[in-house]
Amino acid sequence: MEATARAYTNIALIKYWGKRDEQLFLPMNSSLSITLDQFYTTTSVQFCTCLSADIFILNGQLASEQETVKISRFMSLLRDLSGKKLYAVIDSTNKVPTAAGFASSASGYAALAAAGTKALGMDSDDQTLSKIARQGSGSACRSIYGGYVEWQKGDKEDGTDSYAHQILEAQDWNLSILSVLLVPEPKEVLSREGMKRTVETSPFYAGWLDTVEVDLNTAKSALQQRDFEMLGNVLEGNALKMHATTLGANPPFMYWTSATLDVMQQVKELRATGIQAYFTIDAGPNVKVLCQPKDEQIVQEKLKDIPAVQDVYLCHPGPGITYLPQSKKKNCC
Ligand code: FM0
Repeated sequence: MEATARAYTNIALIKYWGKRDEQLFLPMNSSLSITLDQFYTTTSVQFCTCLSADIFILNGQLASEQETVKISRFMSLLRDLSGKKLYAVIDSTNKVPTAAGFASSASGYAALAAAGTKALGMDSDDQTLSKIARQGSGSACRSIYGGYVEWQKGDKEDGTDSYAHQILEAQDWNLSILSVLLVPEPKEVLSREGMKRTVETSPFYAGWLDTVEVDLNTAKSALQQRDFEMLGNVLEGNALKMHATTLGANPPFMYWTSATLDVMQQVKELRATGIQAYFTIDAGPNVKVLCQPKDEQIVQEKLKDIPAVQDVYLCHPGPGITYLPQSKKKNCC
């Protein structure tokens, strides 16, 4: 009863921002992302009758109690769905610079959903996996698929119509995504807490909901037409609108630092010289810059020139879930 799966992180072009149901992880709006080829989580799950609780090993070390409780809550969902009351050793390794504020929850829960269901012999299709992964972290439902992915919010209260699907395969349109690592600073407001506070208190959240569907449709048309300028304008505008909602929250907050603004400024300067580059920012200070492969070298160089930038990772659209052979490593009897 063992399986190993790998899932890659994704970056949202049209953001998931706000839940309508916190227990089931149902979003207020649909979203769109690119699964990246560079950052991933590999997770082995081994169920065993000898265990009386789940054990979570993260990056080779026994995880904290807080982390284990979160994972165990998700494992209980798998136990309920399979009808098998068994505990597991979960051994998870991130190839994601987590310490630098890059999210690993999307790749983490997507890999866990895939490995966990397979280990239980559940034989789930991608749509089912997407719905399961969603209940670990919303954005994880998109990392089941490679390439360009839409998470349709769904309307039903039980969440059965809230899952992701692929819009374009990775090889259909090769874009470059530069992941800019800023000098690390501790994260003040986590995405889960931030989106909750915004939905509950920000008067600007209504403005977000009024326009996000139009943005999504524009982005999808741009994907179909492979129109990079159209895509860039809408993704940058959508990210700015998401961040604008946080300024109206009570208490207000913002994810940007002065380094974030330095990167945004550099992107605007690049555009002024005729290079098409656009930025997006998630619930933290780090910036992702999108450009076309022909410009990726110059954009990477210009971003590296910024003093507050520690590193710039070059990514491209990547694959969905992959299953790996069993590791020889034995974590229990
Ligand atoms: O990825 O509370 O999935 O669409 O990254 O675990 O469901 O970590 F910029 C924010 C991701 C939110 C946009 O939230 O939240 C996006 C964000 P959870 P997630």
